[in-house]
Amino acid sequence: MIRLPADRPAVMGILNVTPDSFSDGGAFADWREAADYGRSLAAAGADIVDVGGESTRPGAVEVPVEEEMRRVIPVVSELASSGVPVSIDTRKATVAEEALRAGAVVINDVSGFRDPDMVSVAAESQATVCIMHMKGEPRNMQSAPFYKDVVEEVKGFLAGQADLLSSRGVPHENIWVDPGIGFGKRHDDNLVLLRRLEEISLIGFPVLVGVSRKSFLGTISGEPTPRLRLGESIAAGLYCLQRGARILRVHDVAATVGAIRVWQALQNSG
Ligand code: HH2
Repeated sequence: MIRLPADRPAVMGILNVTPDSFSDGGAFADWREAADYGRSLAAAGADIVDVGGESTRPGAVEVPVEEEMRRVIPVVSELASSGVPVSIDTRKATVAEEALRAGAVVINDVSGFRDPDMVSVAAESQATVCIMHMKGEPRNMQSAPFYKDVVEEVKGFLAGQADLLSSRGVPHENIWVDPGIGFGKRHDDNLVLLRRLEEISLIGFPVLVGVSRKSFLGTISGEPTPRLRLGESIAAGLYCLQRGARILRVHDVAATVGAIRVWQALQNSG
């Protein structure tokens, strides 16, 4: 488990050890290079480094468990032994379990602990859990998602899963929630979720948001290359903080940390 700083938002740095992530796939030759990059994220001010071995971009197919383990476990182990707080971004209970054994302190499950085995792994550990909302699976989530009221549906799911985890013994302070921007959402669903983010924090858990480089930002700005959406990502991230988010999951850690410092100084001045 990990304690959030009381006096400022937290930053989760993204470390994708995948050949095909939407903005930064295939960046590392081996696990040593990946771990070095993870350490550089921590040095740039990331409070947590989120290690993922399976892309969950729209249309992505599932990676076999052995392959996902091969990608992430050495990186988790190396980072944890350097004292970096590590989060494991996985939908698979076996990968989560092995990552916790290797030193991870957060389970970030984009399928929101729908798998009972994942609930058991969380319940038997001291880990912090991030429950994310996703409609469907990455393979099919963008084929005509529909909501009557997206905020109510996302809130209902997150509150229900938080209740389930609590009933299995996961302490309240170990639970975070995430609306899952871009996961089975239309463009306007993403915008409404961000505009009404405060309603999600009313469930009573810290809210984590991942907007970094996502395609809805490109739809707004016209920038087709995810890596070049830095300004867009910072603007959306600060907006989320204004609406009550406590943790930002980002690719560009140094720029985000600087932006948060300025935002906070302005908030606290006078
Ligand atoms: N977004 C992605 C992956 N994991 N986890 C949480 N909690 N919230 C998010 O919004 C989120 C997430 C997708 O981004 P990325 O890891 O950059 O890409 P890919 O899934 O293609 O590896």
